[in-house]
Amino acid sequence: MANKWWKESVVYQIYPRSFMDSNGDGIGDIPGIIARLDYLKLLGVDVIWLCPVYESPNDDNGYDISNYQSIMKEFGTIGDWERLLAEIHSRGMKLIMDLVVNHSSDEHAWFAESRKSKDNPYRDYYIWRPGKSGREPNDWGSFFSGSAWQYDEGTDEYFLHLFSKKQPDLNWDNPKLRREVYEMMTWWLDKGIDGFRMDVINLISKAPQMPSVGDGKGYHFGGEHFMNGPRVHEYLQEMNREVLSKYDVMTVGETIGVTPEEAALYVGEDRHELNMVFHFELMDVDSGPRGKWDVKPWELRDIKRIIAKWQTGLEGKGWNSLYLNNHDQPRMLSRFGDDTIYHKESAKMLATLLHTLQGTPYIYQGEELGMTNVKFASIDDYRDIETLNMYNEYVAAGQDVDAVMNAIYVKGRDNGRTPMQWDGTAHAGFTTGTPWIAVNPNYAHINAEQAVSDPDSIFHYYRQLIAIRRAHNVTGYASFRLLMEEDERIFAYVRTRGEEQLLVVLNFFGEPALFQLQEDIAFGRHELLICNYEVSGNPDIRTIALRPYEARVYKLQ
Ligand code: ISL
Ligand code: CA
Repeated sequence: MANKWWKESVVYQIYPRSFMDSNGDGIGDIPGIIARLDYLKLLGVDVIWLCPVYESPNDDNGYDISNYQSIMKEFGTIGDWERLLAEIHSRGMKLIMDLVVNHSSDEHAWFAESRKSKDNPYRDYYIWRPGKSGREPNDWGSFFSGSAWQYDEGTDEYFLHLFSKKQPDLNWDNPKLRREVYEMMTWWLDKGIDGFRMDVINLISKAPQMPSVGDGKGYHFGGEHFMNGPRVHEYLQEMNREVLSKYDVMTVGETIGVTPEEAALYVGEDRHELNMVFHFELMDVDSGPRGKWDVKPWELRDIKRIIAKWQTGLEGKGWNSLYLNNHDQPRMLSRFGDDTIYHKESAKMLATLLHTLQGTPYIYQGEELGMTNVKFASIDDYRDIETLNMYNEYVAAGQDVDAVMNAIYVKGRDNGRTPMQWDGTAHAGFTTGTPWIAVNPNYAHINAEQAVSDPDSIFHYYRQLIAIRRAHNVTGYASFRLLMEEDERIFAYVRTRGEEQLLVVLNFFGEPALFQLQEDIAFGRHELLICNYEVSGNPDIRTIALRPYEARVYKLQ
């Protein structure tokens, strides 16, 4: 596959509200980010993905945008943002912005117009339908509980909102709306940004009939009628032709429910759509049949199967994105590792996985410190709209409050949104005021100041992994072969590119495990590139007695 800068990059995701507060109002902001850029440079990342910083009433923390071409007051000014871009570039890093165009805020000027009358020029910027027998136009449920439709008295019609009722879906079938989006994207690209992360971009085309999906009772997931909808590829190819193809930028689309076959249609190098997508298969590995809140334990064999499927499924066709958590997910260490006894070992093991696969790794803020999930005592301490709506719905339906709180402890999005832990002072050094959401109490020992000063920290291990990726281009481009497929405790694979081979061996659990290399992997010499424990001498690697959560990467020649 052709070499590209974004294939050789490591991306760092910033959730600005929780990253660094510069003025004591308890909300992270752009000057705060600027103040911490040297920390990111030290970590060694190449690209920063900034979650939305646009004007927003913050019903969904900035994913509800009321003006795409201005900065949220709490975060700073356009001048601050321009300084951020310049400071990122002057350190040799790049900046990609979040593009949220499946929906806007209901406080966007387009929506204010759209709801005024059925013949308003902006009416068709959104998706309006008359009710059916005094009810919603169909039975689709919103991702954030309840119906996906909201009745609007002014014109006696309903508008579609797949997310909150303050996030009306934009109507991509309207060419005028598409033109506005392309002009807005061009405006940001002309300011010099290096690409976009595109929010739920595979939901923009809805099946025109919008049929109901359920049994007449309640609301149901209507995904089959809006995931990878009928015109989505036409729209993305148009966007690429009109906008993206004119710049040397990277794009990554968030795509709910895609398979590797569908992903290839978005990222195939001959398709001229996107560079990468975020799939959800791994994030669904611990969900039961009733969805995300129906928590079930994951199995390593499922994790291996999913990763192997994506590694080989896109090989030679398109490029993978690699992530184990983000602002919508629990902390990876609490979810897939051990956030107590083997905190450091398991965080390093998971990092080894993330950085030795084919694709571009994405680090979510605090991951490099081993930040963990949080357990707030009361629902009043939670802030996320998805969590709060679910709680209200489930409790109203008579579910046990403790069971609902437990699901929030395991899966809630606020796990990933507690403030970045900078040091051991009050509120982890995130703010001098009162943070908008409480800090995880473990900041006293898990924080950046400690990590940077400790050569054996998770932070420095990430630096080493990034350096290995640069030195051995093989980690990005090489092909993937799974070993010990059926083993329930060990994840092992070989990456091959020409003469170069890397062997990666990971013990996914807190007990010792025995690794055995299969006979047909041939090599003369082996060299240890990285390990999360001391390894003395240069022992034989045909069999390895792995310690709890041990991770090793060997170069084979
Ligand atoms: O995982 C999810 C399904 O329960 C959700 O947390 C999430 O809404 C979904 O992954 C889509 O995410 C994106 O779009 C949302 C926004 O709330 C998320 O923060 C964003 O990443 C609506 O814009
Ligand atoms: Ca602030």
